[in-house]
Amino acid sequence: LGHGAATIWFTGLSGSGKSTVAVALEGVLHEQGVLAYRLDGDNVRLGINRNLGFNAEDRAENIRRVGEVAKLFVDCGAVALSSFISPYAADRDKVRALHEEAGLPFIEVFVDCSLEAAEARDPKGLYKKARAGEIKNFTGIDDPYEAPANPELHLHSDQQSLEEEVEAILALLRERGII
Ligand code: GGZ
Repeated sequence: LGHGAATIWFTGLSGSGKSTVAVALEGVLHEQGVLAYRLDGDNVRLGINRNLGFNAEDRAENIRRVGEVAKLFVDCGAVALSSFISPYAADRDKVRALHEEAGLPFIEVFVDCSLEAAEARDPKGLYKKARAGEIKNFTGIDDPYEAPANPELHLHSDQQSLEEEVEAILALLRERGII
């Protein structure tokens, strides 16, 4: 492969735009001949993690497994794009340590979006259900989201365009010599 490998770890509220940015970034990377693969709830929570729910213990295990899988992709020379809320700082930090101990690049991207904006989007109507008490432990409503203290990149998806967000990540990847 003519490029470097890394895990790009998107974290943010439901509806913050993590997957949207990951999909757009993946498209640009593929155009440039970079082997990139997305890990998200749609291919992980329905498969390898289908036995996990949303209590704190299950979220921790979800993130631990995704971290291990991302590391395997990076070991193989790919760019792993992970899009999970990953609300707990300790769980994200463990994934970071897992990569850093192996000398593999880990890039945490905080997809920051106000709860108001995420809730206004509510693409799947889940915030509405959480407000009505039909879904318990919903991140941002009755379960915490711990914002990253020192992310490699801090995006503001309620203020930036998708193009700006993608360009910011690409610039960082170039700076780090990954692409
Ligand atoms: C948060 C939930 C919940 C609860 C179901 N809290 O907008 P979505 O639908 O597609 O993104 C959310 C997704 C979160 O799964 P993750 O694997 O990313 O979460 S974590 O990292 O915390 O393990 C939402 C849906 O699943 N969803 N119930 N209670 N989001």
